[in-house]
Amino acid sequence: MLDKVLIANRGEIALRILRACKELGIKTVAVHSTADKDLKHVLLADESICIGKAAASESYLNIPRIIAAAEVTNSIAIHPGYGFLAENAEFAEAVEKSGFVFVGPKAETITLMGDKVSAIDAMRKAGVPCVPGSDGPLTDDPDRNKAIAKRIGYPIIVKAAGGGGGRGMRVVRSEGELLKAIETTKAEAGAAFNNDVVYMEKFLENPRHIEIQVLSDGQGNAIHLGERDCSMQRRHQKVVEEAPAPGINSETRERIGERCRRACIEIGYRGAGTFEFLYENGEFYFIEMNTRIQVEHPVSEMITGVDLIKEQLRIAAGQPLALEQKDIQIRGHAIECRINAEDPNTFIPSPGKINMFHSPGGFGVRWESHIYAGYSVPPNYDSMIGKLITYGENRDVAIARMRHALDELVVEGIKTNIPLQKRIMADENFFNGGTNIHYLEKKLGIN
Ligand code: MV4
Repeated sequence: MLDKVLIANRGEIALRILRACKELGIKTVAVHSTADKDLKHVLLADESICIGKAAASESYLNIPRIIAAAEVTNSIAIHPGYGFLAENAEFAEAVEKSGFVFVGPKAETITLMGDKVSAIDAMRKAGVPCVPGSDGPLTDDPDRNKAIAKRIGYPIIVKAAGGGGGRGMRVVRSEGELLKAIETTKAEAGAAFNNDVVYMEKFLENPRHIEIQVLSDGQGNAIHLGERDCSMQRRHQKVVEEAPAPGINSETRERIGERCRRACIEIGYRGAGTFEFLYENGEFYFIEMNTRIQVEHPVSEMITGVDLIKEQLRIAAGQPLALEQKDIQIRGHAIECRINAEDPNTFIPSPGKINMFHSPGGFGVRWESHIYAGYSVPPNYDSMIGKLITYGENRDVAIARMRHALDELVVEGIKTNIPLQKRIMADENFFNGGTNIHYLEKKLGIN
C-alpha cells in the first residue's frame, strides 16, 4: 500500500479521503490555505502544511506549492479529490514527473477526456452510444455545417470541445440561426477555453442526466457500479442525486454498464471514472466522461457496498482490481441531498460562522461533512458544506429517511438550502421518480 498520501483538497472530500486513508493504514498530509487552518481534516491529519493564501489560485490551484509540500513530507501519492486540480492534465503530469503517484488516470487520459471531441470519438470507437452529431469538429465551410445540421435534424446544439459541465454551448432551432450561432460559440470558446473548436449534436429536449460509475485498474480489469440519476439540478449545479435511477431495469443497466466497462479496458483507463449520459425515450447517449471521483459517489457506494475512495487508493498503489463484475450487486436505494451555505430562495452564497449544529443520524443515514459548531464557512470556495445521504431497502424508505434526517439537521448562523431540500423531498413528482433535467428550474419558476 501507499505509505503516505497528500490530500490536495479541502472540505468534506478531504475528510472523506482522510478517513479512507486511515482505514487503509496510510499516513496523511493535509495541505490548506490560510483560510482553512481550522478544517476538520487538517486537525485530524498526521501532518499539515499551509500552502498559501485563501484565494484558490494561490493555494489549492498552486501546482508548485503542492508538489513542494509532497516533497518536504516525503509523500508517496497525491489525491486531488474533485474540482481544483482533479482534471488538470498538467498537474497529473507534474505529480508523476516529480516522482509521486497521481491518484487518478494517466495525464494523457485526462487530456483525451478534457477535449469533448476526442472523448466522444474515443467512446464511439469503443462502442459507447453517443448523441447523433458532427462526429468531429465543425469546419468554417458554411455549406458543410448546414448539411450536417440538416442530416442530424433541428434542433441541434453547438458545443465547445473545451467546454463541458454546461459551459460553451448554444441551441439552434432553424437553419437561419445556424451560422451566427457557430460563429458566436466559437468566439466565446476561444476566449473562455483558449480552444475555439466546436462540434454539433442533436439537441435532446427533455432528457434525464444518468451517469455510470466505473473502476478500472489500467491492467486490463474494469467493473461498473451501476448508474446514478443526477437530473435534479439548477444551472448545472446538481442538487439531489440518487442510485439506482428510477425506471432503469437490470437488463438496461447491464447493457449500458457493460459498454462502459469494456470502453475502460479499451482505452486503458485507470482509476474511478464516470460516463455521463443523456437518457431520453429509453436510450442512452454519451456526452462526457469525468476522470475524477465525483461529489455524488456515496450513493453508488451505498447500493454496492464498495468504498470508491479505498478502491482509488488501491488502484493507485498498483494493485489489480480485486472485484469482478459478478461481485457487484445493486441492493436498495440511496439518495443524496447536497447541503449548501446559500439562501434557499436567491441561491446567493451565505458564508459565516455556524453557531449551532446538530448532525442527523440513525439507520440508513450518512452525513458527509467537515462542519462543526463554531466553524466559519469561508467566502472563498464552493458553498457546499455537506452531503446528506440516506439508504433504504427501496426508494420510498430512502425518501422517508431523508425527510426525517433533514428535519434533524440543524445549521444555524448561516443560511442553508435545507428548506429547499425539504421542498424537493415533499414534491409529488420527485416522489414518483424520473423527473428530467429541467424539472427543478421549472418548479422554481425558471431560476
Ligand atoms: C446536451 C443537452 C441536450 N442535448 N446535449 C449541459 C451540461 C453538459 N454536460 C451537457 N449539457 C447538455 N447537453 C444535447 N445534445 C442538454 C444539456 C443540459 C444538461 C445536461 C445535463 C444536466 C443538466 C443540463 C441542463 C441543461 C442542459
